Amino acid sequence: MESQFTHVHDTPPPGAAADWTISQNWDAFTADEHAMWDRLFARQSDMLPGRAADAFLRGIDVLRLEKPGVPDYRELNARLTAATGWQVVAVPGLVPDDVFFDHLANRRFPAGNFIRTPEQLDYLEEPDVFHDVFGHVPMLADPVFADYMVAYGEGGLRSLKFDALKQLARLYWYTVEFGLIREAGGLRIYGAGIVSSFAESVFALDSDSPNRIGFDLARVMRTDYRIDDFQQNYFVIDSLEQLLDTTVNTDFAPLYAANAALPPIPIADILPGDAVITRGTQDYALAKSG
Ligand code: HBI
Ligand code: FE
Repeated sequence: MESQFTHVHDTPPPGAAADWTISQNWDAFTADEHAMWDRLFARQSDMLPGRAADAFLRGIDVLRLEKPGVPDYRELNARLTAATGWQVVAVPGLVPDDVFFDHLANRRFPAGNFIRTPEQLDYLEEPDVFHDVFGHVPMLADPVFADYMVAYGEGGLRSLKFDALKQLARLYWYTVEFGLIREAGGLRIYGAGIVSSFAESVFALDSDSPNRIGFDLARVMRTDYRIDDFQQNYFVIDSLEQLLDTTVNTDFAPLYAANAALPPIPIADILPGDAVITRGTQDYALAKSG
């Protein structure tokens, strides 16, 4: 099965259940690990007013995430389930795609039970509790986004039968991980990969380098992305309702087939039909490639 992750195993590690869940083992977090959460939380929450989407900021509030220390999933789930019926389940790291989709389709968000070390402050390969809980879980307290994630999980399970995982993974990438939303005050971040990253939270909104393009489902599902650095494109939705409605009202089977007959769209290309919000200079990416 094609995946951006090459190091995912096929069977759960010893001690994990058949669905790959494990205990969060919250009592085992050390004082240093709780302090790491607090440090990351303070750094991100300082810059989020005026940058993060309304729904994200509401989620932080509803879930009482400002409480110090690594969140205890038992406590977090009491609030999250009351809000949208979702719960967080602990997993040891990346899980296989079918397992991941099955959790989402059943309103369970798989989240790491470990936290990065000081050496991994700004970059780590597998999603830890800070990325997963700070980045993803606030949006899951929003009823519309919560339904989008269920639809995504159900679509993901179906995509495996169409051999269309790559197209659906691009949708996840450009919405759930790196999505921007247009609000009354301007563009805001709702993607977990941005909102949990200090540097990309600034880059995604302030840099002249990346393209910012109005969200188009078929287009996004053909667009290549990078996993090693800041994105060269961000796709902008007008509302969470737009995202949910487009996803549930689209028949994906013909779309997969039509897209499969077309080449992927190179990472920073702008097409004639694009609703361009910002045409990027790509200076950042060009400087990096030498
Ligand atoms: N596993 N823990 C975890 N977290 C993810 O975000 C994740 C995963 N396994 C597969 C996967 N994502 C991909 O299938 C999606 O990005 C499409
Ligand atoms: Fe993520």
